[in-house]
Amino acid sequence: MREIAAHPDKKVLPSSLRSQVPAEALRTLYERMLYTYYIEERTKLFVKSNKCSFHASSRGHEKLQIAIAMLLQPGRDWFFPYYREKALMVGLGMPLRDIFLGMLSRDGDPNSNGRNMSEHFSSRDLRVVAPTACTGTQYLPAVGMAKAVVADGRNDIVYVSSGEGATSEGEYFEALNWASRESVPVLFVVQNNGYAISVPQSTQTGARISEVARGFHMRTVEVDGTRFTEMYTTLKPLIEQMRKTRTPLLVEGHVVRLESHSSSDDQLKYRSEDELERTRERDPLRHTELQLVQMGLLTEQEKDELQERIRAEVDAAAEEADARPFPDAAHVLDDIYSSETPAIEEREARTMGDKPVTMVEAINHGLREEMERNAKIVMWGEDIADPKGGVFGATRGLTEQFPGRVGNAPLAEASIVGVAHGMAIGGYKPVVEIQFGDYSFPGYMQMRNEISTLRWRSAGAWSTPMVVRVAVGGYIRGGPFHSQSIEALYAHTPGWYIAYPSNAADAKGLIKSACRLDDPVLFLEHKGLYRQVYTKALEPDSDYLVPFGRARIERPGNDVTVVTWGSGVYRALQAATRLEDEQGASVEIVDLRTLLPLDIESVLGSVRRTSKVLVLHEAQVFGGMGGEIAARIADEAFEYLDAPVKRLGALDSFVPFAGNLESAVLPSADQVTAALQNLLRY
Ligand SMILES: Cc1ncc(C[n+]2csc(CCOP(=O)(O)OP(=O)(O)O)c2C)c(N)n1
Repeated sequence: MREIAAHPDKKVLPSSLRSQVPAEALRTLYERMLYTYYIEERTKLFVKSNKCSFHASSRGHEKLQIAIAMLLQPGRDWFFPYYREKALMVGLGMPLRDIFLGMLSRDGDPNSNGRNMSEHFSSRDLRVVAPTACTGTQYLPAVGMAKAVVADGRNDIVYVSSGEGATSEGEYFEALNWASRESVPVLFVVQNNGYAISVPQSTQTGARISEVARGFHMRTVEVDGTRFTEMYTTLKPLIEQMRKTRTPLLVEGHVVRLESHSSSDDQLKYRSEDELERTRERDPLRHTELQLVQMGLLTEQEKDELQERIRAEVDAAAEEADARPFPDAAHVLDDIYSSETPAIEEREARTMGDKPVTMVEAINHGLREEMERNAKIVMWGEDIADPKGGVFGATRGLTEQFPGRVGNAPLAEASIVGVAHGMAIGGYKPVVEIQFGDYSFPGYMQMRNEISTLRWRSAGAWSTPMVVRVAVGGYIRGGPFHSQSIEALYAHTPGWYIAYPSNAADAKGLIKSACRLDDPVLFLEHKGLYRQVYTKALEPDSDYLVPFGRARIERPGNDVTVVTWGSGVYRALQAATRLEDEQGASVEIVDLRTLLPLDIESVLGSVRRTSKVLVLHEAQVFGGMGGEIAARIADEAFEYLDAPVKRLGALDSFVPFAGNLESAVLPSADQVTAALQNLLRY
């Protein structure tokens, strides 16, 4: 592999290389760099006049970005850029007006319609996937997109980039690992300008970026991103080869940051005038200008005319965008969820066979049926492949029945969900497993910031329909790290649906619906219920679907309501039976089945009839879903209440390992009985 060192002081190209780049390419490069320059200059004026609140100049990076755009195929290849890539957008042919609509957050901005920050470009036509502002989260979805490309038998390339600072993020390493393990065509482009805001690269790492990637068995190359000819001639064959072999490549481009990190930063506070002067000597635009003139490809007069024409074009686009109003706030909630959610109607379940199935069997069968129905469903997770078929056996037999579609993932939860996210963007339907809810947190960044926001932040241009199945809950003596209830943490994130079945029939109907929804679904499976006799049911047939947002009355009653889900249903049933036997009380139990959407109408309907309500869940009371539901009841059914809305859940503790301690922390049927008795006294 050829390695090119930076040439900070070299101003003239070696003549041997000059002939390798067509003059036309040099002119194209120069024009695009000029567009970028005038866009950046115009943006600075918008910042000064308070019309743009986030500007991250691409000056110094522009040659690398434009060169790569010239070597890739706009409209065919896929782009997962970061926030400093205006020049890439210019290179790909994004209309100037669209760039300014995004920078000014104006109505009709096709990037996000004012929702995402400026500098975060998105275009379905150009296959530019809307980025977030999080450093490094774009890498895993890019790997997922490359998986989709390979699965479709295409030879598109997936470009993903960041600065060198972002390569300290764990997800970056995970992405290198997955890309190399499966050998998928991801072009990793690290734009090394030496600084992450004010932090120099030497503070980030003791290793070279390309060496680290080589440790993952990646092919790597370093280029001077401020010099075109070497870069172009080095990268061209590598990218052509990549398209044929469909293997990953990492390019570390040494660039300069000519401006402050962003409009909120002042680099004079941490870079000396000397250093800045040396940086300016490497200005890629000045170098190309000089080169074109020296090579006789541009006269001084042509240069002046070209600059004038491009400046006028940029100004006109800026003014056109600036004349637009701000986006209509009436649409701010559009695109959080799909407007094309399939209408799923619940009907009486026709059952198959006469032997009840467990909840885990029902999930397994539901998955199997959906995989038969939809060839785009793919699965991965830790240990989910046969012969083990998951630590709880939920996916047993699926690898064998659907070869190539179900497999083990690396032991890395951010990878599991982040790669699924990318493959979903690429048109597949990943249904992935997180082994324990307690270990979902490495994936939290993806689930909270990436997956949930994609449709919304791209104004509906991109979507990510996927399912994350997670085993949760306690009462199994699994201790603090195998027992957690995580629903409240995730319910606080718009963009997700959350299902939480309590029995085999619902589990089958809900997992099948989850596989058909157009949005991301978090599917919570209580491991303590997987094989309980009392959660068994005659298996509904393959047409049975449970709609999301429709609670089920587990037990009708008149005197008091329990609103619950998951394991709470069974503690409530025990208490209800006892209270009926002992004091003839009639307890209604509402099993929510999905927490997002929340079927508040069924809850309010029950409370209006019984006038007393206990919200019961396994998670701690403080900050739990119960607080939300209780508040809604107080708000919307206050005049029907004859008693305060009560909550019962775990103590505000972790779930301890010893059986007696676990029992002391998690809610018990005795506690539910006592809470209901208390309510019945009002
Ligand atoms: C996860 C995360 N942590 C912190 C930040 C704040 N932040 C934004 S940019 C940045 C520096 C990134 O530097 P680098 O990756 O080298 O890219 P550059 O801006 O230099 O092009 C930081 C710390 C963020 N956006 N996301």
